[in-house]
Amino acid sequence: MTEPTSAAGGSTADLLALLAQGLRTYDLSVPMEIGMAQSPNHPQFRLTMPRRHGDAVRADGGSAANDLLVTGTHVGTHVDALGHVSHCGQLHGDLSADDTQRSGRLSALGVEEIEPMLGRGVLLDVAGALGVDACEGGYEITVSDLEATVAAQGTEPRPGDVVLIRSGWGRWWNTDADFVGAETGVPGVGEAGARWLASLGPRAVGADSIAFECLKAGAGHALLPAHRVLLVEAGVNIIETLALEELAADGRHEFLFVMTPLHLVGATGSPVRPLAVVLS
Ligand code: UVW
Repeated sequence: MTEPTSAAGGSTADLLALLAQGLRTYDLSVPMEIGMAQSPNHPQFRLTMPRRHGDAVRADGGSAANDLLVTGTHVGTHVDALGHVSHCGQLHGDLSADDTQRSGRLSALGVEEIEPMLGRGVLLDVAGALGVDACEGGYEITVSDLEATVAAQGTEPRPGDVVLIRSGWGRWWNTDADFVGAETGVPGVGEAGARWLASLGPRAVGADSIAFECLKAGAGHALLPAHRVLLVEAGVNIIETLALEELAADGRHEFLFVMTPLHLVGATGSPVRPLAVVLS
């Protein structure tokens, strides 16, 4: 049998040959479990086993356990759909938020509109370029930080890329430190950094903190200017609570980025398990 060939002339065999060369895959998601850090804005994550092994045993001795999952869609590593945030009643593309949410779910700009992402990913290791383990809580990542990081790494983001920002804050995930930063604040880009990112024409942007924002100490999620610029104005999806430490430690600033949200019709976001793939 001849190998099926794509319109571009490639074949499955070419893809499999790459696999045979050896690929290294980085899991960019955090593990989801009860009690994990999550934004106070969203319904709590809950997972339980209503049916355990032995609750119902089949004639041949077989038994199956199953789960009940109750969760907000913006918990753990997750992607924001464009319809997640509105400004003065308007969503991206000047859609009315009221009209769009009338049916109890989004009738446009929901997470099901996000195509699977498979393309160039760029890690901007801002903490690395600044020479710190992690930016301080409340630190605003400036445009000059972003430009200096690009220059230091030599990885210029291109239109259509997924651009991931490492503040180093991800190192506090699952530690005694306050990942949510209620007292300390959280580092991230502000409005200026978000505008700079939007001007690159990215497919999506992401970061290793709870909200793709600079949250000032004690201010919580009072203002979300980066969300307005990226989701509402520029139509760029945001990925949050990414696990970027391993990727940064290995100096992987450019990779194949693979991610797809759950196919949740009309949802404002979805948990995701993004991957960064490189030749090993
Ligand atoms: C908000 O709180 C706006 O949600 P997220 O953290 O998913 O952006």
